Amino acid sequence: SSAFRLALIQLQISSVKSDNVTRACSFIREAATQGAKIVSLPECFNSPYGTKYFPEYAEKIPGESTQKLSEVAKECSIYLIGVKGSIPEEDAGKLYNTCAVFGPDGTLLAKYRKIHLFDIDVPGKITFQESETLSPGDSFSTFDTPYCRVGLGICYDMRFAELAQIYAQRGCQLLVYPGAFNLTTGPAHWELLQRSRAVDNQVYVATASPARDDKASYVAWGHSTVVNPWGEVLAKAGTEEAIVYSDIDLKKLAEIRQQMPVFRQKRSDLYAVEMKKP
Ligand SMILES: *[C@@H]1O[C@H](CO)[C@@H](O)[C@H](O)[C@H]1NC(C)=O
Ligand SMILES: CC(=O)N[C@H]1CO[C@H](CO)[C@@H](O)[C@@H]1O
Repeated sequence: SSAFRLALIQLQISSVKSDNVTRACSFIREAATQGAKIVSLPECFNSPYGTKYFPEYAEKIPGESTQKLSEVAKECSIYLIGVKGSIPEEDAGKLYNTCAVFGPDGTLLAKYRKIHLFDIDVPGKITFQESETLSPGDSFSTFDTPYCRVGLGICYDMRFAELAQIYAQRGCQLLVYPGAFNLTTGPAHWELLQRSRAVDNQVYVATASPARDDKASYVAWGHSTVVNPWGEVLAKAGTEEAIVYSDIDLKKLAEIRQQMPVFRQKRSDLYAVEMKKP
């Protein structure tokens, strides 16, 4: 089948980890009740966003939070392919910003570790160095559903056009980026980047942000969004806690690729984006 419903859960993140895993699961059940087949949680759904929080909130995968996600993926007996979100992951003494995907039978289908860490230093204004506590991943990650192939990125990864292009070359039709832009980068680039990646690669692009919490140490922009391969915004949340639904029809993608055959017209004799590692 070429059509399915996608749901993005724009969760309020609290510092009480177990509470919010439970809350995430109840939103996932609600989304499944509404017919969603692929559901995404926001970046760092089980911890506040900030390098000082990552060590305290990190878990192994499989671990406590992902166990719950695996169970809820299975429990929601509709064909729930990807229940995912991103969490700080601990492995062999290193921490990663990681997104895990569970299939409808509860198995771990894919794991993606953020490859571009967000390190900025604007003197006198803002310093935010994910690399103080996190290590970067070094591989791509896709997973297959009966509807389409999905490519994974996290937040800042969306700024790197090459990653999206590699995924498109590998046959992805939907790219999902759990993310948390701030109140400067959000209004400037959040939607622009999604629409750019969508149009460049003729794919669907979805982002899942935490809801806005003005009292948090890192204030997220919110506005979880779904964009189609023509660059149109199909659905978009406001700043509050919400589930964003979008009915995706892959026939639309095929039509656009046929009308505007940029893939076939690339000049691979002049340029190429290639993978250096599998
Ligand atoms: C958001 O992050 C950018 C750097 O990416 C920074 O320049 C800006 O000051 C930050 N804005 C807020 C409101 O923290
Ligand atoms: C910020 C926020 O909404 N946090 C919630 C996390 O989960 C607990 C338990 O459900 C809520 O009480 C908090 O409000």
